[in-house]
Amino acid sequence: MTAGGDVSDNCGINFASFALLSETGGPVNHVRTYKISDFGGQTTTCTQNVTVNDNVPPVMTAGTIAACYNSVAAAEAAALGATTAVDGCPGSLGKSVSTSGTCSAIITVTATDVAGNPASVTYNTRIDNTPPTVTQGTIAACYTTAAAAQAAALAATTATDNCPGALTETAVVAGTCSAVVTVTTTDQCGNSAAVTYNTRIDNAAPTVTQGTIAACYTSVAAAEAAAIAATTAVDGCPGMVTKTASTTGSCPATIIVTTTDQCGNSAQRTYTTTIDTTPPTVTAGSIAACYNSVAAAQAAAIAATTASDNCTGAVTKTATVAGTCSAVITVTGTDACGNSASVTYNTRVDIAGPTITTGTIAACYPSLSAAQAAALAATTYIDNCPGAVTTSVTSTGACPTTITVTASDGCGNSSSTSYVTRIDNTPPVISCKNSTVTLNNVGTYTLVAADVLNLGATSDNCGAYT
Ligand SMILES: [Ca+2]
Ligand SMILES: [Ca+2]
Ligand SMILES: [Ca+2]
Ligand SMILES: [Ca+2]
Repeated sequence: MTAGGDVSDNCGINFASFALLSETGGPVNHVRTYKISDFGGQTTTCTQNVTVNDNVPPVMTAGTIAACYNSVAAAEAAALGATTAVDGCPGSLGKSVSTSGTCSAIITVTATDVAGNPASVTYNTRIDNTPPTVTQGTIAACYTTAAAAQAAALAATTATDNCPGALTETAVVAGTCSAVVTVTTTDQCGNSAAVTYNTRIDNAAPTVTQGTIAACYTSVAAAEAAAIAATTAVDGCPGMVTKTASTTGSCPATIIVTTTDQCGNSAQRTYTTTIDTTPPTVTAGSIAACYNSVAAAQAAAIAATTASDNCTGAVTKTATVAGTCSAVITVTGTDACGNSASVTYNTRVDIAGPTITTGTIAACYPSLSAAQAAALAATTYIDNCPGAVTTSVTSTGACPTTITVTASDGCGNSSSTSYVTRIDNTPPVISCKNSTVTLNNVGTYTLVAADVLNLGATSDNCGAYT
């Protein structure tokens, strides 16, 4: 037979009827049953024991698995699933998988055919179930943007992993004034660990309200303090808002107050004032040696004093007087900011004339000069201030004559006293007349003036005569 084996029949065999009826048993040892008929329709069967001798291992095709797995089981399952194996002989293939290493793991998938021929493929992957070790650093108390806070938190965070390779760091921010930045570090297998930072994210400057300050200050410090006090500021986030001031110029001065929140966001307001730390320049002139009133002395000293100032605006001059006969007048020039400078003058302020004591002179003098000399000599005087006192004498009339003695101090104050006398240097004019007398009983007679004088022709320049 062409198919092998032997066959015989007494009536001849129909070879076309030869066929395989069944095949039983395993892939290595199985039993085949054949049939064949003769031309008379008689059929018979035979069995064949077949032993397969297979020494060709399966053909294995490696697929693709992920770069990393969190467990050996997952990695091996993936390797098994990715691997195909076919064998030239029937029968199921036995598959096994084994793993060596972790971060650089090698997974071996082995397929074995029925005859025990093995074949393998290997996969390189990573098996990492350990998250990175993350170390928290320090970030600032405040940032003006979420991006800056994230960047700082990322930079402050360090991480190491049990396996080599780059770690991925990400940061997210929740909140603003009390923000929490979460930095998550992820290894190449997706294992992650996180740390958090508390900070503030504030990009809004304080809201500033400008007040008013005075027109003038005598120091930069005082002006800046006033400008700071006049400025109020509130911020969207809690915490102190700091205020600082800077000044340019003096007459006028510009003061800028800067308010800054705890994140460095700032807003400014500008004030204009005058800062004058320099007193006026006061120059003394000359005044008289003496004045007879306080007001006159003050007015003279003020008028004699010149003043100028470094800033525009009037300089006010005032004067005070101390003392009298040796008076000191202080003239003070004050600028618009209250800075002042003074000069002094020495003079006399004398408001009292000499004190005069009137004496006594004769009732009559033969000459005016004699009478005046007598009046001067009879008069004594003393002044309240030291210094020369001058005298003068005036007269009016003759019979009688009023002689006035005036004593003047050096300040124009004077006192006077008067004397009444007679100045008579002219003898009477007399005219006698004849007279006839009659003796009385004792032999005498009496003559009165009218008996002697011709009264109509008798006179004196001073009037009365005796
Ligand atoms: Ca890891
Ligand atoms: Ca703010
Ligand atoms: Ca000044
Ligand atoms: Ca006087």
